[in-house]
Amino acid sequence: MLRKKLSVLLATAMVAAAVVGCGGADQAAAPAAEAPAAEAPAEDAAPADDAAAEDAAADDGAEAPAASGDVITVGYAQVGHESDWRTANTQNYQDVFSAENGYELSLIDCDNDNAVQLEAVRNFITQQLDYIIIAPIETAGWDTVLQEAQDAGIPVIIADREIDAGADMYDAWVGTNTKNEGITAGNWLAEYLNGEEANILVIEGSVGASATLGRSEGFNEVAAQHSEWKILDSQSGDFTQDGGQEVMESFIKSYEGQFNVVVCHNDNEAYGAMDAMKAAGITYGVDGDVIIISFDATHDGLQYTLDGAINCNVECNPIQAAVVAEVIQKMHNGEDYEATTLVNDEAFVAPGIESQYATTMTEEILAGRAY
Ligand code: GYE
Repeated sequence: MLRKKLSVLLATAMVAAAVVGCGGADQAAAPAAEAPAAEAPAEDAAPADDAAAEDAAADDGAEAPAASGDVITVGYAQVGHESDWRTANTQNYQDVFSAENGYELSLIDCDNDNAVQLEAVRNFITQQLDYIIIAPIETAGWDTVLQEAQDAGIPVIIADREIDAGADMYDAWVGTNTKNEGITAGNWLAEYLNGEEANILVIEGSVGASATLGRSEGFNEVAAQHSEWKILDSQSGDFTQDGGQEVMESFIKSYEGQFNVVVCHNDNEAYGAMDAMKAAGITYGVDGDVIIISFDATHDGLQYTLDGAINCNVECNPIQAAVVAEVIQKMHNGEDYEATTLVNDEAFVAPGIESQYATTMTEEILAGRAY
């Protein structure tokens, strides 16, 4: 089977994908408009070989369920339910991979536990499901189970986050470029501060997650270019509101009066951090003493941005299931499919802020944000 290795950029509220590149696995297109300094994303995310996919496609008569009446069985090993982003992502998979659309979806909430996630994938293999989707909790530790899936001839799609395993260990990747998100956050801060000092606290996402590593790497790359910036501390809030609040409380104990920027790796952490600052009488947002940067740009996060409580919110789009379904349909039909699909992100800033890196929030933007 021939297979194109396409890179796809998707609009924010995407359903239809716009093909912007075609060629080798390393040709993933960087969302350059959003993050000028960024490198090409997910370079190693595209698989080099698709033997498992070929086997699966060859085995089932290469017909879409709509045409054949077959039900496609799909397992999704989901990270957990740590954030609003994750809830939206789960809902999106349930909507797209529905019985009505010809699928039987086994979605396992792995509760942010690596061992549970490995077991979920192994169960999918034992059940001989047609396709396996993994949103990997951590980047490490995937080789053995991916080999088992390959030996069983079950195609694997890595979604949302990235893994360390070689691209030949899985069949396709769909997700966002979190390093670019970190670069966008850094570029925006530099533009906003315009040479003023920054004493920065970072509430990171879950340890070992590619979303955490990417956002830190991107932001740190920009920070390294600013001698007037100092990162005072960086701790994991595990992508949860409680985690964000706890970390912020301990930051306040150690650094009260010393910081003017808080970077939160997702919206839920930002909610917790804001609660902790409010309780300590620290003001934040456009009219406050502390600048807040967040990631995800979910509905509530954008509400806070519109209200001026969050200064800048860098989007990460959780609506990815339609793209994954398209890849699966193509595999199923024995057609060429995209090895790497990049879901596009933008960034938003509070009213009163103008930025070359971000869109100024409005009621209309918020009204269009369903998750
Ligand atoms: O930012 C966070 C979630 O992997 C990109 O995981 C995702 C991250 C998202 O829990 O809210």
